[in-house]
Amino acid sequence: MKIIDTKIIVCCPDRNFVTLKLITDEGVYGIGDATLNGRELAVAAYLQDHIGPCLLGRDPGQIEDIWQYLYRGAYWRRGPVTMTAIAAVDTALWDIKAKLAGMPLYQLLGGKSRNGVMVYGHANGTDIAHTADEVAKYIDMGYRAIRAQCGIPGLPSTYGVSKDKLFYEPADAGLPAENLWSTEKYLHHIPKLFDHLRDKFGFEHHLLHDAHHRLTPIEAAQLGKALEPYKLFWLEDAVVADNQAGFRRIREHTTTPLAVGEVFNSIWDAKQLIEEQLIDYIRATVTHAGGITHLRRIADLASLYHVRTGCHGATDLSPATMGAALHFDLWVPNFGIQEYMRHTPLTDEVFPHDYSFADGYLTPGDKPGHGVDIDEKLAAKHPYKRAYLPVNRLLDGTMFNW
Ligand code: GCO
Ligand code: MG
Repeated sequence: MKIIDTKIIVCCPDRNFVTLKLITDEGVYGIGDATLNGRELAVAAYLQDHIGPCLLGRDPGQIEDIWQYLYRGAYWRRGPVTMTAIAAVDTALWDIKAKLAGMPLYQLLGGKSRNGVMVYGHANGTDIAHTADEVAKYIDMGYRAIRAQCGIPGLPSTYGVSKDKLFYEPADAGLPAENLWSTEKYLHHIPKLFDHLRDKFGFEHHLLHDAHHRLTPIEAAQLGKALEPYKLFWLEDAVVADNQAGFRRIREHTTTPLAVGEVFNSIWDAKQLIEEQLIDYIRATVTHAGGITHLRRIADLASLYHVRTGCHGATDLSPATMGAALHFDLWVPNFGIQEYMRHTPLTDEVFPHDYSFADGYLTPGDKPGHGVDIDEKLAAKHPYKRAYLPVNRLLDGTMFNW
């Protein structure tokens, strides 16, 4: 069996997605997500111009060899563009292998370790009362775990607070929007949010929070400590993790569980964090961390150090990533939680899939492969539109982390 065609499909069914379709001479094909939010076309070109020609004629069964060929063979290792492109190829190859085996992907990985995948949704509000209303809606929908974000008094806009509630989309058309940030105001306000939520809803549901890389280690330590009474499931991306040792400082001061890694693209980004047990959850997911093949390696390392998985699952991860991640989640022994931001009905239509939500759990279907396809005709009606994530500045104009 041979790979005879590599199609790169760029579309915008309410947001941009890059999808790879690998086609074999026997007609079986595989689908992989290659979306890198705000930098989509760089991955599309990497696949089209540099990877595609090297795949033609190869045996799609050699998943490991192809992964090593693309990673080691390029000489230039790691990086989000490269690893997202490799991930798309890897996901499509696992899809093909599972289709050929006539099995849902989780069976090839080692079978089910659980009945369903606990997911968390996003409750965002302009103020505390509004966020509480949104939390109530997620509880009504059956969620067991909810991430809560809230507008900060004195700041015109805040990360995680959306215009559209159920379909929160941070990327905007045009050039990057500019937001303003004050760490002092944020640190003062967030404990009040969780105090209110626990007071109103009790402790039955898991609550999570994302600081989106905006604190220093000592500030994160202060926040983690202040949030201890509210028993968060996790505090996410408290600090930029370029310097992994920075997390030691947070750990010295707080027992609030820590999650990080949605921007990581390889095991090397997380090695020290995992080996020193500086985190509790690793957020890497299929598409930005080198596919099923590499994510499995990260999870296996994490399992030695009591670190559990918490795959990124925002709207910029296409249903093809969500589908593949759910098979991975159903198998992975050290599973923690899966993020689930719902896609719009149009996105769901462009990517027909068989996963389903009930009682706070997502479950992949039993179709052979990862269960997600692309409707190319419908995709063609929604061409790429330039869109960026916002940027963030301090009140005095200094460029800051988004
Ligand atoms: C999350 C994230 C997202 C990202 C987005 C960037 O925890 O879901 O922080 O909101 O910002 O996926 O592409
Ligand atoms: Mg995040």
